[in-house]
Amino acid sequence: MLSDFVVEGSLPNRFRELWDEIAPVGRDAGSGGYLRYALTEPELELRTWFRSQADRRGLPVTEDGNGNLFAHWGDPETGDAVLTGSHFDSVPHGGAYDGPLGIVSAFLAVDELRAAGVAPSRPLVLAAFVEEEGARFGVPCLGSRLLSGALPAERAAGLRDAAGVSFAEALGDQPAGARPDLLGRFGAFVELHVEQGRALVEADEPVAVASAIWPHGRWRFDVVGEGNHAGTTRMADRRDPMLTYAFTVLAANKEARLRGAHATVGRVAVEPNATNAIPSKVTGWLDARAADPETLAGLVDAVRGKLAERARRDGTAVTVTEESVTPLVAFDGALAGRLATLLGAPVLPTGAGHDAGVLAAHLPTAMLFVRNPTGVSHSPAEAATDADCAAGVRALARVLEELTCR
Ligand code: HGY
Ligand code: MN
Ligand code: MN
Repeated sequence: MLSDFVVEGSLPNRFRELWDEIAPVGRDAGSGGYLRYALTEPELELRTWFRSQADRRGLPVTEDGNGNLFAHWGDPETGDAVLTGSHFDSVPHGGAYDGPLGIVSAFLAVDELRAAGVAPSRPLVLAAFVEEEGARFGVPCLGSRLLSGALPAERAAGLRDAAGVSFAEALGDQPAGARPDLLGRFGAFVELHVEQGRALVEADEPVAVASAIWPHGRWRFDVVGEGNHAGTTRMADRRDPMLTYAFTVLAANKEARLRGAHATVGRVAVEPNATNAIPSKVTGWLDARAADPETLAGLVDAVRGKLAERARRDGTAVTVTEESVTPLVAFDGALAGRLATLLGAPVLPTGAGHDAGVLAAHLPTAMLFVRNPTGVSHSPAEAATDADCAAGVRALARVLEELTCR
């Protein structure tokens, strides 16, 4: 039953009004970045906001048992629904737009369609996926991987955060895992996302359509040496894992540059992490990405080789664990072309992973990017103007009308 929710004011003003409702949630006063880890207080507050926005619009909300939320316009039982949405969670001190922009835009796109009197002939479903960043439990796109069956529920249930809390404990139940019954009701997925680069700035366009997501993954490398006193241990007697780690960071950077790929080691854990103690163990995480699978495999193999070679020299022991890998995602070409023509928008690849990258293996899937004037993401410097966000909402509304009314 549609509510009598009435839209008033210009779209940029309505965007700003809705945006200001969530902007303070989880923002760190010091950095200006966001600490919205999955199923922690700030993200739970945003999930409550999602429900209130759905309620205001008369959209019933369901959950899939994996932590993902869905708001329904139309009877979900009828199937062939068009799904749109994104995620609320952030990386530590991440930007405001990565994720939430896709959810806020989805609600505003529904408002636009209703204000225009559009009556979709297919159900329209808005989604908030859990743990897209993997910043709390270590596996990105956890919610969409569970929904699609890409990750077994029992593996997800046992994932733990830095405080040792498991995903199942945070969820309050064992994750349901694959939901073919639910996934089968969707006929397409469109995710709107802030661009994480400057291509739209250079193209002088507010919106683009995605063509592909680079293959990428994350590998944890544990380096074990011999903890000892910083002052009394001769240099020749040391088995210092920090040396192996430091060399590997530099080697990853060089191997990526040689291949035109991307390699990042942005996270490290040191034991005992004391100024006057040689570490006993250093753990680093490699985030590697490349335009094609062969280049990615070559990069990771080269880094593994350099790591092993240096460990032999340092007398340290190394284990490498693949934590998650996402294959090349080529979005549905016909759909991308159709939407690019509809919107008169450019088509762009991206090196960033998304829930759309997971669901693309199961549904005709498309992504829309909204211009980010700084091009920076996973940082408080991430930005988007209200005018461009309004252009994104209009584009999403047109795409949803195209997909639900044709
Ligand atoms: O890491 C990524 O590419 C995405 O932002 N989760
Ligand atoms: Mn992100
Ligand atoms: Mn994102």
